Amino acid sequence: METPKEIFLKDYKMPDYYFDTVDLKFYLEEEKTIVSSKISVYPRIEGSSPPLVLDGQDLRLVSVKLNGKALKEEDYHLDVRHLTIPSPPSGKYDLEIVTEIHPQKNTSLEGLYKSSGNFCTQCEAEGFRKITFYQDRPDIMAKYTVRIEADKSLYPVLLSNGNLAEQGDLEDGRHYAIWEDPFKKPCYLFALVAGQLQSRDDAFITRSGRNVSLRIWTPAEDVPKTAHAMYSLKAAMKWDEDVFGLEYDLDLFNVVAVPDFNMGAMENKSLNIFNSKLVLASPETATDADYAAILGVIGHEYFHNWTGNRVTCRDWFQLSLKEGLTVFRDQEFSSDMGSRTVKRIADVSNLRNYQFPQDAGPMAHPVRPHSYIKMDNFYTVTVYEKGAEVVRMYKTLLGSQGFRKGMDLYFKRHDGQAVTCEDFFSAMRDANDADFANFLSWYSQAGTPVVKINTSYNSEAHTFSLKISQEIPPTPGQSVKEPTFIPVAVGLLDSKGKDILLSSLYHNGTLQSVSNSNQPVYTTVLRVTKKEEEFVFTDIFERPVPSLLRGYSAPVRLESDLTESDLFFLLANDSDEFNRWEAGQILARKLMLNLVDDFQHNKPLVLNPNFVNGFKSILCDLSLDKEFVAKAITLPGEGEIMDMMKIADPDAVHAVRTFIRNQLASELRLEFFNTVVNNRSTETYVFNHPNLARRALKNIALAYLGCLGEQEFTELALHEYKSATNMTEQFAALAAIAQKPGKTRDDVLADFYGKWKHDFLVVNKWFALQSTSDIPGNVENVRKLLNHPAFDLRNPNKVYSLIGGFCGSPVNFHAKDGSGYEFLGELVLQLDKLNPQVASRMVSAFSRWKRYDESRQNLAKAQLEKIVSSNGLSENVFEIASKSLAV
Ligand code: B3K
Ligand code: ZN
Repeated sequence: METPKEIFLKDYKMPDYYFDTVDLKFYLEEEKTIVSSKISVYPRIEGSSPPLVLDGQDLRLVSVKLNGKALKEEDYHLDVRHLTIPSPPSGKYDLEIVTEIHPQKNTSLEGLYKSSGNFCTQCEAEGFRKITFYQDRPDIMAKYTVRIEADKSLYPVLLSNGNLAEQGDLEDGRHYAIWEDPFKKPCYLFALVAGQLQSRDDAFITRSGRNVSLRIWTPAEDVPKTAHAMYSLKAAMKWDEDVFGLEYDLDLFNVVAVPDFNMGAMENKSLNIFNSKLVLASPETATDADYAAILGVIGHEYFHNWTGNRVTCRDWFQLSLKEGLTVFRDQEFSSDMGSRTVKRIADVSNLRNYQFPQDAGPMAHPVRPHSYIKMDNFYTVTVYEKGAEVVRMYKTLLGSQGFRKGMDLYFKRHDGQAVTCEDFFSAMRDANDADFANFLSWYSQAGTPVVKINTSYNSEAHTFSLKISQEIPPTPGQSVKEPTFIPVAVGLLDSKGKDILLSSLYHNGTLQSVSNSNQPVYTTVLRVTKKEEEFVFTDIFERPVPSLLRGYSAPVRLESDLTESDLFFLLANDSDEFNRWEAGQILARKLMLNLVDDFQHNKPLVLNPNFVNGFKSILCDLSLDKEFVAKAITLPGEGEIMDMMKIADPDAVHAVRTFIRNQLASELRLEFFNTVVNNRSTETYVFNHPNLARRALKNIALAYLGCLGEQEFTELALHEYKSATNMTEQFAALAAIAQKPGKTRDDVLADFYGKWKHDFLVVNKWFALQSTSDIPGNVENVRKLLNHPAFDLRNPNKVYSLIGGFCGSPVNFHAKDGSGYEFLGELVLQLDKLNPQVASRMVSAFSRWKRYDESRQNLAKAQLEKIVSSNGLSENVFEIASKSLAV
């Protein structure tokens, strides 16, 4: 393989040519597809005529014409990646290109491909070049017309972006449709679908009176399962109008569900294409988590219509401009539709479990990366989730109204443009006349800042001081870091646990009022911009307990001098519910790390009774929201704890987490039992907050009891499994039983498969439950499941369930004998031949190999070396594997 080329942000150049209109014609057939494209081209600089270079991959060029005249072979140059016209005419001209492609053979699921007999596309980031030759970059925005022609009986539905302009029948049982999209768009938003589909139809009237037809397309038998997706879409449309004043801009909005899709979904203009798993739901087949994910992702893709489509990215380095912002918007949407605190807890846990490790490993990159080999490798938790935290910080600093002003200005300035992260920053700043100091470095520096806070109370001066320092650890390619702007939201609790009214504070020697209106202030946002600085609250008449980084106001690792008793106090009293949960997590993390140390030194494990009591008081506090309780009694994940250790020890962490769970289950068996019994369903399934919260609490209680493996509780779980009327409870009961190996487990797993084998989405849950299991030596079971008739390496969801799931069990993936690494190494190479994007996601599980002991390091390294040196490796896998080895 040629050494893959790295692309750098600093090398960005404006395009030499722009495209005005694009006419595409697709002639779909069983063996091949012919694509004709007619592009009107004009130079950026009038009168200039540099070579025109078009991207193209896996295409067979049939013909090229310029202003209607066929080009001879000597008039253009073709290589494996480009079509170049060295001396095009100056001024505006029409370029016509015909290519032949083979969607049936396309297993990469990028470009035009077939999924379950239907044609569909995925172009972001650089898939359009697998359809036709084009300047495949997001700053080329053009108006598209698309004509699709296909066999009518095989492909009765023909869809593309925009409005349907014309359709009709042709000879030989064929038919056609012509679609026109009035909005200029980059080619990554192009989409086409052709197949046997039916739709659930509905309508939404926008606040200015536009009647929008909404259609969700699936195979006929799945249409009944699209009700929740439709509900979610309408809720998202209404929410964007209410919160951001943003309306939908066409008369039609289509969503298509396809079973073979590399990621969750895609925001193509007016033709969103979704992984079926994020559209189809019924109470019997989908869990509350699935319902919540559908709500969030339907919202996310819809919100992209403004943040991504109307205003898009200048280049792919700016990806977080649309993704960080749109994730932030979908998080806010889900918060408003459910519990804000619980949504925040889930998002922060996600950040800690997945983004923090990435930011501390070989693939660490800033929210706006400086370089990439394969852009697909940068659709990461850093660009998405940390990017969303960066957007959230603007809101924390500006307040809701100030943030809205910034958004309004952003659209006013940039509608119809391809822009950069600075443009967003400037709109936020200018709309509010704000001082954002060194905030921009959030976009350019990788690594999670460590913030240390030391507090002291002066009982004579009645002041309370916070000394705050920050340090951003070095990351690959960035050894030195500058301090950044960290908003630290703080409240102070009095001895009764009530918030203290804040009046003023000293910062940099000057006295500032904490509020500029007459409203009482109980939480203030400290603007931390230096390596070290001090904030001193005045008029504090007793020693307070500080509630720091309320609502998790910045994506940092906080280290403070709060004592164990301060943390128990916050857990019991903080008015900031997020910080109540956080206090419990800090206590749990400390406890787990201490026990890990005991375990490693062969000391007996003993659980601190204060922890059990704190835990019990939350479990039994009927005044608390049940979903919050479910979160609060969930221990930090094994990954989170390993991430805090010098040398990650999966066996010790697993043993400790299992010990604590067993201990809690055993000491609180009565409380857990009552929780299960008192939270059983009394009515048919409804996806609303009280009901899903009740189910969440019941299910976690059942999981605790299940880990005891006692007959009484196995029977309880079996009873719940058999009597469940919805998947949320049925699956939780199955999972509770499946914790312990044995005949009951085998029987119930077999029963579940027998019940659901006709439903591929449910079967994926069944695969994932088995693959993520911590049962010793599980790699053998997973190998067997690879040969199960329901498994297929070409379907990404199945791969994520079985192979991705396996990597989610640290004890088995990091098994001392290297069996887990060997398994993944083998599979990555097999997958890479079929689907490099999916293979690349899987190989990422190796990336933190240096965090483990020497023997594991050697075993993992050997697999990475084997992968990197294998023939015909994709750029996707090469980038992740070689960067992992380079540390
Ligand atoms: N924009 C798409 C992601 C495309 C991934 C390409 N490898 C989904 C989303 O974030 O909405
Ligand atoms: Zn997105």
